[in-house]
Amino acid sequence: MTYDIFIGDKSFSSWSLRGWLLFVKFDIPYREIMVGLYSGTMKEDLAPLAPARFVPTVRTPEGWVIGESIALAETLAERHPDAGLWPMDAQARIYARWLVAEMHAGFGALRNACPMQLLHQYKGFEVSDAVKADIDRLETVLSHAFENFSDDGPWLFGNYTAADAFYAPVAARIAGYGLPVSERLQSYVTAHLTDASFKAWRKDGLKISYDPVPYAIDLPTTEWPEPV
Ligand SMILES: N[C@@H](CCC(=O)N[C@@H](CS)C(=O)NCC(=O)O)C(=O)O
Repeated sequence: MTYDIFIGDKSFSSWSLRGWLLFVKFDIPYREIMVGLYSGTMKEDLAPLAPARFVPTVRTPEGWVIGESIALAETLAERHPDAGLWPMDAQARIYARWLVAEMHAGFGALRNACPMQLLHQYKGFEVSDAVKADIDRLETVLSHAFENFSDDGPWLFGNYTAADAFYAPVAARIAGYGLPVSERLQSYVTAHLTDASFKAWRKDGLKISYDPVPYAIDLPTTEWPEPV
């Protein structure tokens, strides 16, 4: 028996990506089950896991259900204390949890205007004041981690942690819409885009084609910044 992770899609489902990274990046065995996020069967697919209603949803080997990403991160950290989901250092751990909570509850303008899509990069995306404010906040909170906890490594807290998993879709949004960010944040984006697990997820997603393409916007596109 292992964990079952129910995910929705690999090109557009940002929360599915977060949940999946919490297993893959920390070597926690799992079985992946796709639900019909875009084919219309999601409600019935998730019915046996009620009251879960979103992806990712996880069923533990005991059959217990986890229907929220922060609960998933905390549960995996508690059950796999040596996996390194949270930083070892107590102060860093506080900030990692803060970042995860702020991601979970915030950045609404960025999330609404720039839905995660891993197909291509839009050209000429116009950044509204609200999105700019979210990007500024992102620069502020992430640079605090880079300056205080990252040990000059690519990740927020030295080693990859759950906080990086929660910010992977943000990196994808910056890439997918060509958003203007600082050099330091851009190198964090590149770290995600070149990460082997992220690349494997994206490659898998590209096997599916959509008609219509979810969240498509009427702008020219160019290739995704990193090769498959
Ligand atoms: N708060 C949830 C959010 C999950 C979420 O919104 N997932 C989206 C897919 S990325 C979903 O299931 N959407 C289906 C719907 O809104 O009906 C979490 O942290 O896991």
